[in-house]
Formats: sequence, C-alpha cells, structure tokens
Amino acid sequence: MGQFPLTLSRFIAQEQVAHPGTSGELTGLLTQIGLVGKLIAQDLRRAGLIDILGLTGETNVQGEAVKKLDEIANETFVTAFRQSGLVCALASEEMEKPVLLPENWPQAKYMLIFDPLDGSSNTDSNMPLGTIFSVVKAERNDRMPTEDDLVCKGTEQVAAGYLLYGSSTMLVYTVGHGVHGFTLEPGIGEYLLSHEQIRIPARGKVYAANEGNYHKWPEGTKRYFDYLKVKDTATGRPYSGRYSGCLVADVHRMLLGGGIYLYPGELDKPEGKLRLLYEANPLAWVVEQAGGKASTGTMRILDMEAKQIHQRVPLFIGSANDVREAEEFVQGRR
Ligand code: AFP
Repeated sequence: MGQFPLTLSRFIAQEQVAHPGTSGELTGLLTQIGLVGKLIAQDLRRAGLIDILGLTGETNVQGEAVKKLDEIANETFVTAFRQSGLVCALASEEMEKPVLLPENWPQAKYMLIFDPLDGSSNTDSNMPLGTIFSVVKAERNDRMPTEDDLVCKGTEQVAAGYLLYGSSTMLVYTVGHGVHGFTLEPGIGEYLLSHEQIRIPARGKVYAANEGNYHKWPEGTKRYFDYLKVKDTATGRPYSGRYSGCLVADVHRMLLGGGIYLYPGELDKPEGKLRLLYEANPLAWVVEQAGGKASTGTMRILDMEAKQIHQRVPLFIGSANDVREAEEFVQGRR
C-alpha cells in the first residue's frame, strides 16, 4: 500500500498544530460542513427517485423560484448548525433574514454565511451543483451579534470554501494558509486529501460566462469577449468556452486548470447577478489563496464594502493574468 490516506479531520488537526492561531472551534465547524455536504450529496444522488426535484412554488428573497432541493439543503444546514452549538448566527441565500442563535452565544463566536445549493437550475438535469460557505467571527464580546454584524468585508473571513457535487463530491477550503481539496470516498464515508496546496495557473485557456447576455454587457466587457476569440499563439487564444450554470463547478475548473469565470455587470443591472457575501467573497478568498485573482472589473472583490446580506456584485475570477487583462478592457485601458 502507498501512503496512508489523510482524512479531513486529521488534516485540519495537523494544520492547527502547524498554525497555532487556528482555533479548535473552527476545526469542528469545517468538519460539520463536511457532514452537511454528505447529507446533501446523499439527497442529490437519490433526487430522481424520491420526488424532491422541481419547484416548491415559493419565490426567494432574490425573486427566484425556489427548488425543493434549495429548501432541503438550506434546512439541512440550519438544523445541523442550530444543534451543533458551533455558531451563533446563520445567513443564507434562501433566507431573507439571518437565523440568530442566542442559545449558542457567547460560547460560539463564529457566524456562517452560505449558499446551500448553488446552480440549482441544474438539479433537474443531473448536472453539477455546489454549496458555498464563508465563516466570520463575531467581534464583540459584550453582546449577541445582530444582522449587521454578519455584513462583513471579504477580508474579515476566517474560513471559506465550497462543496462540489459532481462526478465525485469534493470539499475545498481555506483558512488563510493555502487551499486544500478533499474527495469524499463513498465506501468509508470520509473526505480524503486529494488536492493539497492547490495553485491556479497564472493564465488559462478557458472562459466561463453566460454569453446569451452579450448584448446586455457594457462595451469594455464585449470587447474583452471578442478578444478571447481572436487567434493569438502567444496568449493561447482563442480560449475554449465552458459554462455549466454552476458557479462552484466553473470556478473549480479554473482553480485546477486556469482560466476566467465572469458574471459581469449589465447595462441595466450594473451590480450583476451574483451575491457578494455567500458567492463572490468566499470564492474570491479561495482563488486568491491559490494565487489567482477576483475582481468586480474595477476593484478587488475582498475589498468591497458590504452593505447588506443579499448584495450583488459583478465577478471576474480566475487566473491572475486573465483577470488582470479583463480589468484592462472593462476599465477602458485597452
Ligand atoms: P442559483 O444559486 O440561484 O442557482 O444561481 C446560480 C448562479 O448563481 C451560479 O451558480 C451560476 O454561475 C449563475 O447563477 C448562472 O446564472 P445564469 O443562469 O444567468 O447563467
């Protein structure tokens, strides 16, 4: 037998020794996220058999039709974390207001912000899905956090990552010391280290975007897209287009192979579609920790001032050179 496999909990424990600032509470929290991921993955695997596909008939705070699986994934998170005693507040894409857990405070200092099921339009066609999470710390010791305390800048995150439900289930996270990926070994129900210290290539050959929106984009964004399709051997153009409709899956592809994912602002909707706190911020931190870049087109995502939980933001994320080039076009410097 080769090297003995390293489980998620063992790896986190080792990281804690290597970086003594990392708290034990955070270790428990990441392990619990892994458990929730297993429960969601199990539901997704059987989804076509147990009548949990399709819509609930409800509309969420974003005005989007809620899928049954969105609701199930959200409930799984809330139940698992309410009972865990590990966090004092939860906020998610599927809940207009955060769930505050005064019963867990002041022992639990952490707050969890998440998109329980990213790419949920993929559910009915057995395509990849994801979960995105961001962990922030309640700074005040003298009172229970409020909704406003959850609205933090990306630089304030203490842990972030995603679960990808694809041909295999993966958990990828950072606590600020690089990015590590674990693959769920279904036979033993454990996440095993499969991608240690992921580094994103400085330039890729792939772009991911919903090009159906091309005519809604500002001039600079359109010119960047046109540029990606022009042949040029030095920069490896034309790039290949790959878009799954699941941000996690598309960013994961970029993280491993390089390239750029874009959901730009539109002329009538300059704020774009994606959400800052539970989509852009966590993925931006992961990608930066792997050596990449994440931008609104005009500024670093992690420096964006957060004003509300469901705030939207344009997103250009991936290989550093690709994102830098996109910024030049968006800002009219090219
Ligand atoms: P949901 O999380 O609401 O399903 O949205 C998916 C998503 O935020 C992201 O995962 C996709 O990249 C993007 O939206 C797809 O949006 P379009 O359907 O407009 O391309």
